[in-house]
Amino acid sequence: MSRPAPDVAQLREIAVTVALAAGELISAGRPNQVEVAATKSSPTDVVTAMDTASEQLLRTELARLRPEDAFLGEEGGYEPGRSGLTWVVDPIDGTVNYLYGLRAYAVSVAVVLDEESPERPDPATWTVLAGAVVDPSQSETWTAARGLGATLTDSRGTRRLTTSAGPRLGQALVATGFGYDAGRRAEQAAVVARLLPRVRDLRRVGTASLDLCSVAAGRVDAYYERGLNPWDFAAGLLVATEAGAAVTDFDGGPAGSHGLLAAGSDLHEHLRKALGNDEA
Ligand code: LIP
Repeated sequence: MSRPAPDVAQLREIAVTVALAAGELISAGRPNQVEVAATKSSPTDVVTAMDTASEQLLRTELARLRPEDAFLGEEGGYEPGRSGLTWVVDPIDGTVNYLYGLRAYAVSVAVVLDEESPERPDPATWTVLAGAVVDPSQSETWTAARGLGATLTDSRGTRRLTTSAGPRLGQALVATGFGYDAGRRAEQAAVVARLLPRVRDLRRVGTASLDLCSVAAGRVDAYYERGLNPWDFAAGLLVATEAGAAVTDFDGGPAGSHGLLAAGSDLHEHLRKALGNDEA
């Protein structure tokens, strides 16, 4: 028996509600001196007590509001469900910024459907249905629902987001990011050395979800990064695509940990070629 179509507007409201609650927790609850509670993939890949507390709040609230759904969180991993839907959350995206007291960090909450690998939602086969990215230090809330567009809510109200096709490569302001592994950073530095002379400038904000939302709002013309985890980009990817940006890997396929490039349609093609070494 086929499942009823998910109500993406209702899922978006749930994403916003729980992300705002976690945003309030991590901003109001940020200690003056944030301690490193543990490290993960490398000595610079850190977890704080607030990452864990934020994820626990999200897990509890989503289990209460959507008891049939599965959950995939950066800190606590996967919890199965029965509905076929999975919430993919990053309790604090930009943890290093949060640790240092820099203002670019966010809570990212998305819900995905992956009929091909329901047990382990895969960006290559998943459909992001709805999402929210909450930036507590800027009091900004970014939302999107599949087919219903993307919005930004701040102190001035709520506005719909639409991206342009983008400037030519030489005029493009491009955001990017670097991994926690030194070897990967060396590779990424080589790409930056090749790309920097060919664009307006680069920006390194440190928070993939906010970088993707910045593409949606035209605060940067493009964003690319290799090595992201699904929870870093799930919600931001839908905000960018619902605003009209193209978001793929460096070969034009589904975006994923192997590569993510977001930009207006024209710029996307030029940047993809540059990143894809097509002209090397
Ligand atoms: C971060 C990403 C960022 C990337 C960092 C890290 P985290 O996620 O948002 O784009 O450059 O290496 O992966 O670890 O703060 O959730």
